[in-house]
Amino acid sequence: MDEIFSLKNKKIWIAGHKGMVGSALCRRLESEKCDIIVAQKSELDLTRQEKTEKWIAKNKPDIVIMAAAKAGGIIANNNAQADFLYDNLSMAQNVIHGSYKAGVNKLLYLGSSCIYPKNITQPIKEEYLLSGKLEPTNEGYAIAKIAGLKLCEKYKQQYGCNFISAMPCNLYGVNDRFDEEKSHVIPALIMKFHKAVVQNISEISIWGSGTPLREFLYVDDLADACVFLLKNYSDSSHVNIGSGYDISIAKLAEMIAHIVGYKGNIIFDKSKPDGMKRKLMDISKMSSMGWIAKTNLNDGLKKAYEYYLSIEKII
Ligand code: GFB
Repeated sequence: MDEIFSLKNKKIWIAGHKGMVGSALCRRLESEKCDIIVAQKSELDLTRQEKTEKWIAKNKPDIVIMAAAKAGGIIANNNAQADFLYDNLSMAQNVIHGSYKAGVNKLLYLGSSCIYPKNITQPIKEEYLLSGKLEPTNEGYAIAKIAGLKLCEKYKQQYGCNFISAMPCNLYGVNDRFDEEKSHVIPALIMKFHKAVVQNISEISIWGSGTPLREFLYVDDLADACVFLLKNYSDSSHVNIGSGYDISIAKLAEMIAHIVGYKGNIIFDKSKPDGMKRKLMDISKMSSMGWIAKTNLNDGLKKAYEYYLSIEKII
């Protein structure tokens, strides 16, 4: 496939470069002949409109990748819906509108598979967006992500901006957030099982029924997909990015326990929410363009555990 957009010698701003996704993008873009620019959090608060617009106007990126987000697992989302909605909505509108004003050539906005309705046919096609009610535990986050995606679509329709958006499934990997309460399921379970091994604990409780199904993607694969889209995609409709496979939380817990060496019991705390029963995305749009994920779940989980071991002492 011939590339339609070149990254060569372009100035690319990765908004959110310190996060799991942003840092994977920095690693991936090292092999492209482009110039990466970043803004430190202390220097720029993306929820502030004027400051964000000024920063973009002054630094004049050719390309913007919107990887900044307030993200977290099911309980963090559910307990702070106002913060998840406000922070993500304001960051999206400030970065997207600021990029429009500064004449940015191309922008890639990143959302999440939680934008889709709770009870929806699987695998989920891009066009199922807004066809039903959202999962209540992450409604605030999902509304913000839908607004960002729609902003890209509308700026393209009204002003011809080359703004595209991609919706990844559940992500994990290097630079993930490890916190038993606030993080997503993979880092939380790595932490819980590892501590159980070290402290000789024989029973670990995990949240929910264990029956929900989730699709996971290693973050470096997402970064590769983002570069692929920047080079090859310019349509206004968003694109799903996933691995194409899902797994139950119970099975995932068994895989992580095996990798970490935990041999005790796993029990399910049904007082904690399950969230969506299933959210497997239809990835045929991406695969028909020629992109597929490279890292299988077992290998990705091993890398995530290695990363955890490398930072365990400092968290
Ligand atoms: O990773 P997670 O928080 O993401 O949870 P969601 C996935 C599933 O794992 C849920 C279960 O059914 C949880 O109940 N689970 C079991 C656990 N044990 C744990 C644990 O110790 N920690 C966590 N976090 N989960 C988030 C959304 O939903 O996914 C966000 O709230 C976002 O909006 C993100 O879209 C990708 O897939 O349930």
